[in-house]
Amino acid sequence: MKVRTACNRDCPDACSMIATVENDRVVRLEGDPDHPVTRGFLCYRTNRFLDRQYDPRRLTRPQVRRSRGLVPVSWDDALDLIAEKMLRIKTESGPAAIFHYRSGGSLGLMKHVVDHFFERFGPVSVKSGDICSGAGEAAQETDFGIAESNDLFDLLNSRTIILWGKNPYVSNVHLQPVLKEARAKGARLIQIDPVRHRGGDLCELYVQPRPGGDAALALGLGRRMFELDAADPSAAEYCDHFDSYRELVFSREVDDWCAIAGVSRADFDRIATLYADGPAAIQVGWGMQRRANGATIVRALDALGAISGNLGVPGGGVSFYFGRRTAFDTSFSAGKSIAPRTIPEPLLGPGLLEASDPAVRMVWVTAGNPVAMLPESHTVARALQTRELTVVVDAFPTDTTECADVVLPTTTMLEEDDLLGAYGNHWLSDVQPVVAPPGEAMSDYAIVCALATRLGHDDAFHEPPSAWKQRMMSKLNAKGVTLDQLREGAVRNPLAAEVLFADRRFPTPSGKVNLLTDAEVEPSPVSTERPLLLMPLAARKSQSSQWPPSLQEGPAPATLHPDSAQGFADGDEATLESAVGSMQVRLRFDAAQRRDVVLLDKGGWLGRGRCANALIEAAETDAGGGARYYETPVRLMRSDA
Ligand SMILES: Nc1nc2c(c(=O)[nH]1)N[C@H]1C(S)=C(S)[C@@H](COP(=O)(O)OP(=O)(O)OC[C@H]3O[C@@H](n4cnc5c(=O)[nH]c(N)nc54)[C@H](O)[C@@H]3O)O[C@H]1N2
Ligand SMILES: Nc1nc2c(c(=O)[nH]1)N[C@H]1C(S)=C(S)[C@@H](COP(=O)(O)OP(=O)(O)OC[C@H]3O[C@@H](n4cnc5c(=O)[nH]c(N)nc54)[C@H](O)[C@@H]3O)O[C@H]1N2
Ligand code: SF4
Ligand SMILES: [Mo]
Repeated sequence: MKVRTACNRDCPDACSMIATVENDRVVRLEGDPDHPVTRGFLCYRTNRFLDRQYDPRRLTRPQVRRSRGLVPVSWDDALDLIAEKMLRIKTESGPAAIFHYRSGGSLGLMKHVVDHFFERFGPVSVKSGDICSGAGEAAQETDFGIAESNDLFDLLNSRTIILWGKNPYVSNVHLQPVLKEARAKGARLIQIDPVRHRGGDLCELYVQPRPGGDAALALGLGRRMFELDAADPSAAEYCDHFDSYRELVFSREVDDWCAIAGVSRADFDRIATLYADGPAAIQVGWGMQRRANGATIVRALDALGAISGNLGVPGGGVSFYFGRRTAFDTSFSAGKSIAPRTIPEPLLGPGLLEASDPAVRMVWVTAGNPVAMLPESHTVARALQTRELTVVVDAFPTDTTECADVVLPTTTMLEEDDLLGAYGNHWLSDVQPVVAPPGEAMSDYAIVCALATRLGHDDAFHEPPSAWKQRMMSKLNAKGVTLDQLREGAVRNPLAAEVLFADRRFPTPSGKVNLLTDAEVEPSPVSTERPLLLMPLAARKSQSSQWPPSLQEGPAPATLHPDSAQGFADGDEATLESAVGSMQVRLRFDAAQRRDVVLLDKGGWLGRGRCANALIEAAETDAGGGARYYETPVRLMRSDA
């Protein structure tokens, strides 16, 4: 039997998949050949998803921590314990003493119903901001009124495409065929990234600025657009603060902007010439905004796109994020607007420890591994370990389940009933349960339903998932799209424009683009004491921390330029040390990298000494509550020093 479903992993692509089932077991997982973005192939990590699906480490029974560690218990015992505690904490301290943390384990829309459960019970405390895309979204909402993108295939109308801080080879693989097609149609591709990545040979120009030098680069290019007569003469009509922006970009010479950005004048001129010859699209990556001035950087890119006349035209745009939820009605969940308290996500560890009046007594983790994935891993671990009750729902043991009092076993994406939108294209999918879950594992939704009965508010939490899915389809139904249609194959979001802002009207208060008027342009700092910036980036072989254990053996590989590791040889073990922590690594030399960075894989396990986030301080970006993942200064030391 073949079943069509979709991949709910935290990835821009949201692939449509065909699962082959024999004797209640999935024996093959393939990309849907009929899906315009998936095109019949899956990525490295999901091609191996069946290893994960049938991994003997799968959690199949609830567990409760006793003096001898986590021990299996019945669902009744686990849920009775949790319900009793939740009611007691609510009565004694109020619901603000309970914190619900949800992350990106699944992008399925049904996870909003879990949020809704905690809102009905509380509302409880939740996170603010977003470590993933918060800074960039805040930037685009400030400048354009929304964070949205032109249609993915509108890139085929571009003459120039800039991949700015974006590495599709690893993190957005279904963009690659579109880029190849655009190139075949004559588009010129430029990649701007401090890190030299595989896949860059698709581009005719690869520029490696200083990490965080992008704001200076974009402002310099803004100036150059005026000098080359490539600024849109009518831009002042649809942009606020046009004169102030012009003053800002002319406040330095082009050579000064280049020096701050760490870009040669020759490379700068080549980018300027190609960008001036539009329509030109900027594909804004997620990595670049994960630094102190991350929102400012994206605002500088937005302004460049606006004044050069590249907004509202086919082949143009400054595309960061696709509104993956806009087609679905999730208005039943009010989110952080009604929360009694919020803690910024990048500050979760210290935030949980410091919260008072009331203190946070209980944490519930849905679809996340915050110990491995949030900054200051040890602080996050300590915060979870010291609550009265930490509940973690996951399908696998993680660094976070290690800190839990109760671990609840849940379903994988092949066992879920859900709806899905993408943040890298405009297609919408239905997620089908392909096989039954193993052992006693239950979906997040089924778990909160079982808990709702015990908490005495089960009215909304007894329906099958299909009822919620139907409810979330209301906006689509109004456009003539039914759930049955979604089941038959992906549907393009009928609410999303092919070309955004085609009328040059922007959903900002003034209806115009809000150009930035001043900017913190200094790149991320290194010092003589700690001369390297730690950049723990997405890895091709894993979804965040979801590594196979066999790839978590020994010291984590750390890639750097040989000149940056004087006295060491390729393959040596060494210690990386930041202001807040240190870790053992195995050096890998790569002369194509800048001399001021050291590259690690993101998602390494704390329990195996491979977690870069143990070296990263909890701090926020300039807007949007993002995390500063790629700008921790570190030094390299002998392991025996
Ligand atoms: N294989 C795999 N794919 C993934 C993930 C994964 O873990 N593994 N993670 C998923 C997730 S959670 C997300 S959010 C998405 C997006 O995940 P990301 O990997 O965050 O997305 P990118 O847009 O490629 O952004 C990363 C790029 O930004 C670059 N960069 C970092 N700092 C700077 C800078 O200062 N300037 C410039 N110009 N570039 C910079 C990095 O070198 C890198 O190439 O991908 C998803 N895809
Ligand atoms: N150093 C560094 N740190 C980073 C980043 C970086 O680039 N560098 N990237 C950041 C980014 S962009 C992101 S988005 C975050 C990602 O952070 P997380 O979302 O915490 O990442 P994962 O490691 O994928 O953890 C998700 C967990 O959810 C579980 N899971 C999967 N499906 C379900 C489900 O349906 N229900 C439940 N309950 N659990 C499920 C998985 O088994 C997994 O353990 O990491 C951030 N951390
Ligand atoms: S992780 Fe991304 S690229 Fe891989 S199958 Fe899932 S949606 Fe597609
Ligand atoms: Mo992310």
